[in-house]
Amino acid sequence: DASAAPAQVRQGRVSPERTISGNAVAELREAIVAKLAYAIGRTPANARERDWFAATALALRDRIVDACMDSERSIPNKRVYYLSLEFLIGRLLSDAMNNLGLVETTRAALRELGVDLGDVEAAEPDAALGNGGLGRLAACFMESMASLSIPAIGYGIRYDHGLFRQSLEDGWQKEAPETWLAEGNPWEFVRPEATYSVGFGGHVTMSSVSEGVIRRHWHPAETVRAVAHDVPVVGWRGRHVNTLRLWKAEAEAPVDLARFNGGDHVGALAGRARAEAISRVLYPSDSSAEGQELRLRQEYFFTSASLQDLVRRHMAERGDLRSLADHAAIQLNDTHPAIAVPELMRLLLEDHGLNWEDAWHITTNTLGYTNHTLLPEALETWPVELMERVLPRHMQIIYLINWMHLEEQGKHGRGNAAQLASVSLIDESHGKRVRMGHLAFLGARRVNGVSALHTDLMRSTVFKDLHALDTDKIVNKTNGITFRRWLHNANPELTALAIEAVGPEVLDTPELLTGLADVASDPNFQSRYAAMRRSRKAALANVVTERTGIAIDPSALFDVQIKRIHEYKRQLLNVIETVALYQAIKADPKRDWTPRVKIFGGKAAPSYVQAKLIIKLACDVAKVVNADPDVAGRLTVAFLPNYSVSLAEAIIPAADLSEQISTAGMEASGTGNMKLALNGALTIGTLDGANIEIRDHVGPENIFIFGLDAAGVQARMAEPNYAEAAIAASPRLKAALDLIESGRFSPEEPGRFRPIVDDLRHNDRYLLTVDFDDYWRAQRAVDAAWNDPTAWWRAAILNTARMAWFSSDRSMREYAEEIWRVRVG
Ligand code: B1N
Repeated sequence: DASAAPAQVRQGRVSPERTISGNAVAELREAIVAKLAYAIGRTPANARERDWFAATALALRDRIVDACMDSERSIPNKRVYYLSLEFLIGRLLSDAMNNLGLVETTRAALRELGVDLGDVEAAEPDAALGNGGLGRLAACFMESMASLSIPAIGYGIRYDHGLFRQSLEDGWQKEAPETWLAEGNPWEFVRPEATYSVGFGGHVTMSSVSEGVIRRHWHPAETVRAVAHDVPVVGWRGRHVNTLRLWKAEAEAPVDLARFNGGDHVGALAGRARAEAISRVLYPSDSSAEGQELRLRQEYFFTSASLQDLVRRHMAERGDLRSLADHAAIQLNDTHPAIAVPELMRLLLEDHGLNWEDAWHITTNTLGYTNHTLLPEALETWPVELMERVLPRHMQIIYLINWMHLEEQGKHGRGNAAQLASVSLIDESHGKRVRMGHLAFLGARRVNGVSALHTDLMRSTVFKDLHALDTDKIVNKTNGITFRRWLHNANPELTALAIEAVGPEVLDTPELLTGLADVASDPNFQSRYAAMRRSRKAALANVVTERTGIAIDPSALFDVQIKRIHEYKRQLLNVIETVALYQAIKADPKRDWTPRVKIFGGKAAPSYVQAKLIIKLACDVAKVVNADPDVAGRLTVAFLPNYSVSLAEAIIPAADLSEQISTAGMEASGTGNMKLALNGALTIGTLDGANIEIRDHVGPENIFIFGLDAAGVQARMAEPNYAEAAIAASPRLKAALDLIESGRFSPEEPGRFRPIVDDLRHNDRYLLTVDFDDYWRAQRAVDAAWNDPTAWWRAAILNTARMAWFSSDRSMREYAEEIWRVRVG
């Protein structure tokens, strides 16, 4: 399997576990053999790696279930419900073993069976139920909540096909369906008893209950069944287990028998296909809105099932919905579940007979909303006409919420047309559309951004007028990452070094990492830190060669840009700097250039033409550069196909330099920036998103900052012809663009990259031309720094030490205290 794990990276991992007992090993070994026989139907002699993986997962799942029963024995005072259309969890085996403290026990048990743990781990498919940062954040938060014993349920969709598999055919991205469920999922429990009906379409009727009280009833034209599939999420040291509940869409009837018997054998299955389409495929778009009806159906499907489920649980436990806000905190991960606002209102009004005022009070004290982007193309709006057709009752409720909201404005003297238009739930500027961000804002008690800068920009731009109505509502919650996965599991060697330096308590208390600062200048520690990096780079070099055929030198500086391909993230800036460096080396081949390997990884949305052309350019530049003897040993370029969570786990510990070069003001936070800095890569980056807070923590002398800040970007964009001026002022940039335009990298199709160069010359929405010279300067400062190893390794160690604050445990404690008002632990 091409998408499977780099086995050679997993092999040879070490674990901080001190002692393992022979008894525990024998017990687990027997459990695995029993699963292999009785759950999978194989003998050790005919088992494949995939079978060993399933048997091991099932044996470990039994241990998790024991802890699970403990977690479920008592009713918690308050639960967190995290609603997200995406959970990018990746593999679970390593997480589960590590958190149960069973890595070495499992390794020994398998070894006694003649099986290598690294190979077994590599046989697990990634659960890629997300696109990028937003989905991975949800997965990190689930792990941290379990580790902090915050009672929580994550709700999402059990997509049959997660994010597509990317291959590069002569440098062009090709997509193939991802099939993680092809051989089943040993981690999940199907819960047919937790099935709900979700309606679509139809009409609304009115009835008069008593004098003056009118009730409305929705009669959907179609209903789809949502069936719960639970994945246990075990926290650190197995102390607490939470659930990730993923909904699968099923038809009410598997086949239309009347039609079948009438001879229409295909038509008899059409209804079923339409229902099941809802949980079939993850939309592959990151940071852009998908306006299709199926997307709206996905959003409403999982939101409705989740709310019905939590309302039923609350009624069973407390018997009265009026106390919902005291015992449930519902977090909306971006606007994808924003339909929760009218759906919760509908459940309270129609199913439970509450009046409007009480229902609104409960709703707005239960919901929280996290915004993840301010990019205009990513802000969700739905045409009123579509909403009226698919969700007629919800559209009525939205109109009523909006009417009351706008009335309120008048009362406070904010009634002028421009003010009303800016805070209205309906955008009337290009057809009537429902603004889902505004809806979530009004329905939530707290609204949060994901980095300090992003939260400031929320207050001053997109939500400016709504913010003015309630200045306490918007709060900042800077993102974090789980150190269990991104340090302990991905980089056991660095973890072992940290344990030696600051003690094993660092595994429980990430803040203790700061103690590493004391040994940052110690030559012995530095050389062991450098040896750790060297071994990760050697392992990655093998992966790169195996997957691309490109040989890379582990002693060169590994310069890494791994993330979704998007113009605002400016992979193109990095590629153009590569071209300029290529020209500079060729012009002066005798200079002692710092040897560099540029590694790219990331997927483009299948319909994003410009992003796919940028991938092609990176690959074409790589082809020319890697074949040129003049630059051999100084510059190598590789684009690794099919970037994924498991590939990230192999790349991140091997990175020397982390590229975080988005146009300031456009990357809400970033989380890859945190993973790389935690593992000791130095960042070259703009003052954007969480980069600013990373600089504040690691210190300005341990990071390479360049370019305009967010205010500078705003100002420059207002100037006419800024791109033309920037190119005219930079001979180096001009030469690089000319070379690309000349067809040097695409001799078989000289005009191939014209659209890219033309766009930069005449448009350049992302100010790449403006930031180029300062980026070049910063890159040469990186070269100089690499040539002073003592200073470099000191800075790298200080990065690891001072990234402690970016643990998602810290993020979750902040949400728990200030948004959810739920006790931790
Ligand atoms: O969310 C991450 C941030 O670290 C990133 O900066 C941000 O870009 C990312 C529509 C999105 N924002 N918006 C999305 C994803 C899927 C989709 O269909 C938008 N992703 C982000 C975590 O906060």
